[in-house]
Amino acid sequence: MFSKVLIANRGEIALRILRACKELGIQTVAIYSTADRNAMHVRLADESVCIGPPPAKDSYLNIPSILAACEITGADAVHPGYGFLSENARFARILTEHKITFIGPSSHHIEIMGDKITAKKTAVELGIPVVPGSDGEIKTADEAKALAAEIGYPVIVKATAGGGGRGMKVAHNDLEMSTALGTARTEAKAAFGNDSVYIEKYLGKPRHIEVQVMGDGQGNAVHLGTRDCSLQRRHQKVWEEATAPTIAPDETARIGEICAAAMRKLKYSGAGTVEFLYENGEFYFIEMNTRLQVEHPVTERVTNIDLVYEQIRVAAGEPLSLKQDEIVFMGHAIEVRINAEDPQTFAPSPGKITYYHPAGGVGVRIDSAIYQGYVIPPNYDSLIGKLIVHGRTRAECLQRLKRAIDEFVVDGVKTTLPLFQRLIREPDIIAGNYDIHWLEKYLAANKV
Ligand code: MV4
Repeated sequence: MFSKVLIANRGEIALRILRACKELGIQTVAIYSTADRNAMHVRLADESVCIGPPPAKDSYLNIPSILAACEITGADAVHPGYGFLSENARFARILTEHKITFIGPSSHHIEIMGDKITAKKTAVELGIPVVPGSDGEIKTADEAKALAAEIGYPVIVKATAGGGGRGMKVAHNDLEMSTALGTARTEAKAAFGNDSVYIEKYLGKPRHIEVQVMGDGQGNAVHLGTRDCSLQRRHQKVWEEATAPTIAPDETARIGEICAAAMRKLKYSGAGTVEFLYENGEFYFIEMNTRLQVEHPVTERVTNIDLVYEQIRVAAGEPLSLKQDEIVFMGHAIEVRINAEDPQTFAPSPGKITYYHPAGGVGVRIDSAIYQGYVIPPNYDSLIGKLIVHGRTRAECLQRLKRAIDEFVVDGVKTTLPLFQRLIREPDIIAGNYDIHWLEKYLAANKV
């Protein structure tokens, strides 16, 4: 087992990782930018190293600084959390070259899944169902139109280096196809420095369902069921559930086992998320994330498994402590993301937290790094906390969520809590009747 882990992140996820390390008896090193001098992760770590000025590119994304922090403190492993360097294959490789363990999959697996065409080809080879579309890169408009004639319009043009929705364009006919290809390429080039694109059948009303997997790199892998992350705004998730509502347990087990078997064949190591679009009872692979995700607590809650503990164990070379038949799903969990944002315009709202009263009680978990008097810096993501509630049934979970949101007080900055006060009362939400477009339609129709 490791003796000292450096946590290459900030905020609530840095605390999440710190807690797992402490329970394993591992020393912790926090890194921080000058904007995060007073951050909770710095206070709670055994040691801390300032790694640069506020802009992320100069601090949390600064590989030489982070390597130096490892060297100075003698850390033998790095946990990247999510975002920042968590899916940077070069970072994983450089650490390995310096005999420091990257707590995550191999740089090879990060690379495969980072290229969306290679990811999809790999999924096909592994027996995972994918969205019908091009076998690889689309070079010309004629090629695109010929394929569209086969699979039928509408089709979606996606960036090979993409993810997160950038460089995506829908075409409903040949005329739109030429424009879609052009704009997708231009956006992809600007966002990723790579104008390669591919094509898929466009699904009109899917849900975003993802499968949590965990492997040990030795050919053992399990799945931890599904999450529904359809409630999003501009590709930012706001509300997540486990397991995905209205999908029957045998269906969950079937898609889960397909993913787990694929991870065994890949000899995948660490936590991963296989993302699907789900429409008319069918799952279609779109992407795989090779990191711990923001919404992992809902899976932890329904399975009673500590995913970060498992990540650290397998990174240290230990076999998976989990057996598939020991993983059982208990009740229902919902996470809402508390962002320091205006609940109507979603404009960031950094500043001082003048009063803080977190919710509590049975079935409530809060992952947050804020405290009364803390000043939220303007330099980073606006997520300031996650409220995770559990119930024996989804109905009980919703009741508990309503109660917890009512209790929760964050003063001094605007937060998304009032948005959840409204959502929890919506019949479609209560019924679990929503797809990936529901929230944006709701917001457009309910401008205050
Ligand atoms: C799609 C799609 C419809 N059909 N692919 C958006 C982000 C990227 N991860 C994949 N995305 C989509 N891919 C096909 N073939 C619709 C989306 C999409 C979406 C997906 C998940 C969650 C929210 C979304 C919002 C808009 C579009």
